[in-house]
Amino acid sequence: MSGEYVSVPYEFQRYPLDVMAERATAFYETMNRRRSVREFSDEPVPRHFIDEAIKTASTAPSGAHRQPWAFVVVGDSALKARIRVAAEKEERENYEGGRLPDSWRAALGPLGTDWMKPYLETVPWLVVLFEQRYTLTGDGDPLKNYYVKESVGMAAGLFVAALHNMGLATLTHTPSPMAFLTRILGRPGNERPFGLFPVGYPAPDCRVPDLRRKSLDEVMVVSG
Ligand code: IYR
Repeated sequence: MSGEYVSVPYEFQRYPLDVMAERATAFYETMNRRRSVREFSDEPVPRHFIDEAIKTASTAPSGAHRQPWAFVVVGDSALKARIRVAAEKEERENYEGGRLPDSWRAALGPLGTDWMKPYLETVPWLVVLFEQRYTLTGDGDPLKNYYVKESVGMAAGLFVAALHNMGLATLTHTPSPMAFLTRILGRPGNERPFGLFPVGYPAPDCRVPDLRRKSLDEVMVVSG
């Protein structure tokens, strides 16, 4: 392989099989305890933990290594309140104004979600993930990015995993449409909102739906 990057030895951490087995199961068991949370505590969370989760998210693979994402961190109460009001306005239109197609409403029925999103104000932090269709170089033409959705989706997954692994809860919230986030947060034209993640501790009396995950047999196909 040749390219403009200098190549360096890969400091890969290899484990004996028994250690691999322990780590594989331990990570699965940790991640299988993760739940999306809609009832949060207002207990403060030091910014450090948000920083660490974003650093982890930003290790995700990305098309042409462009890392086409920006994680906008909101801790200010007035800004959180503005985001809640704008999100609820859109969601109210979805749920009560007839904007959600019947099939979508039916799919959400078992979750019991509605347009009210009080947690957007309760949580210590909101993290808004933006995808960058182009990278602004500052000089000259914007640089087109590749596989943006795939890259940002992987970063979002690592973000969720990092938060759960450190003992914080989140929710992948996608108020629709999300353009208000670009406006309220004053983001540049090369960015589009990808998702909104309230981050904090679950409320002490937090309840979650008794979901079952698909079994391995249902999601894995061994072909050949
Ligand atoms: N964005 C809405 C609706 C919603 C859509 C899906 I797909 C969900 O899994 C959950 C909710 C809301 O947040 O209520």
